[in-house]
Amino acid sequence: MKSKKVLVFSGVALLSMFSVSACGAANSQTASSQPQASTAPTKPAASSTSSANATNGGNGAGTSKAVAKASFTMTVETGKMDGKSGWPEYTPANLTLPANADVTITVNSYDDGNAPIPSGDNKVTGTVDGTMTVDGKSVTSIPTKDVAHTITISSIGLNIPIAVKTSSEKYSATEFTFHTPSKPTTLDWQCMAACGSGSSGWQGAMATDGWMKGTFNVQ
Ligand SMILES: [Cu+2]
Repeated sequence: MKSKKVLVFSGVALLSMFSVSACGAANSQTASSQPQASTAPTKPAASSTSSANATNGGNGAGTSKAVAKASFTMTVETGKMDGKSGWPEYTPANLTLPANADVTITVNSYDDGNAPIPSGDNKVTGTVDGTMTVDGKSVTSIPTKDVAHTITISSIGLNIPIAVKTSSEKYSATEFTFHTPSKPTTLDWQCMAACGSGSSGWQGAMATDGWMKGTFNVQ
């Protein structure tokens, strides 16, 4: 008889343990879905006023200071790689970017050949801090003879020279960050290094959307 009672009690104990742990799990899931509330849980319990203050303060700080960020990767393929000889290609050439955001674009270029550029287009302009990185190193320009391509958006003064890849690397990696316009717009970009066909080098890929020119759709 005694052993039966013990069994019943332990059954109740187990049930209550389950219900407690289920509650705990639900609570912890709610908390983890709100990553910014990590400091809040101690305050809401004190009073509804302090809880409201904490929430307002947090949101206010977030909207006034935080800048939206986004990052993208583009690849420059040679004509050999994309199957169209003499037609190097940015892929993707068209991107949809968030408005009023610091957008970081990494360009991995497999091209080891340089191309003539207009004077001054070896300089970095229009980025957030006036620099870009090449293979991790911060620079404000690259030697003119090392320019294989550019990403140039004249309407916002952005110019990013893309360096030829060296013989020892698989591709050159260029990373730059620029602030997108605050309102939706279409930014047309063009490579300014005459890497296309024809006597000027400005035909073929240089003159065709989706190859050495494209659009950044800012939304
Ligand atoms: Cu080009």
